[in-house]
Amino acid sequence: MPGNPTIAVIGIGSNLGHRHATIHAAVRDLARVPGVRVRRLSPIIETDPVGPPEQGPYLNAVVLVQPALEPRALLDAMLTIERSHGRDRAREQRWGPRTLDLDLLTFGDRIIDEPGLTVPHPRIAERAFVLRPLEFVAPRLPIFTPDGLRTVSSLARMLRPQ
Ligand code: A4P
Ligand code: MG
Repeated sequence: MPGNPTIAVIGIGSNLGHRHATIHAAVRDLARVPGVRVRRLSPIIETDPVGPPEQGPYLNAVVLVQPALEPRALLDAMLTIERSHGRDRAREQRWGPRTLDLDLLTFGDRIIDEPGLTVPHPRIAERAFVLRPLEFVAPRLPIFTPDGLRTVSSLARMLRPQ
């Protein structure tokens, strides 16, 4: 009997251009990657920007995918999709505005700490723009934190009210 399939969670953010259209197009692009099955898209929510103040609000969502490829190959596909939506890292500041940001938040229970790839994404636990959409689709997902494993919904409860 095969066990449960591996599920990976990808965070999506956009605060430049046609934000809704960009997010839906990114999900379609992900679904076209060989070895990626899109299982579920969270609601798309508007969030206050974290980072430099002079930037507009983001739309954020998360998408659950069933990967049949390695995490590094999935990340490479995500970076290609970002570039195809006009993302130009050379001209950006850290945490500054962007047409499309795709973050590999989790990949099953894999723990990866390599140059250019850290999974789970190190800042999940403190970010409302990740936890709020994630709570809709995976409230019981365990997340590694410095205090041990916590479910998404327990981390979301600890966020300051918005
Ligand atoms: N990288 C390593 N691990 C990963 C991973 N798990 N997923 C590397 C994705 N990328 C990973 O990413 C820099 C490099 O990180 C990539 O080339 C990849 O090799 P980046 O997307 O260019 O950098 P960044 O996004 O500016 O920085 P960072 O630290 O990833 O920032 P975040 O955490 O993604 O934050 N406010 C709101 N409301 N909503 C947002 O979505 N996003 C950000 C970016 C800031 N403020 C925001 C939002
Ligand atoms: Mg990022």
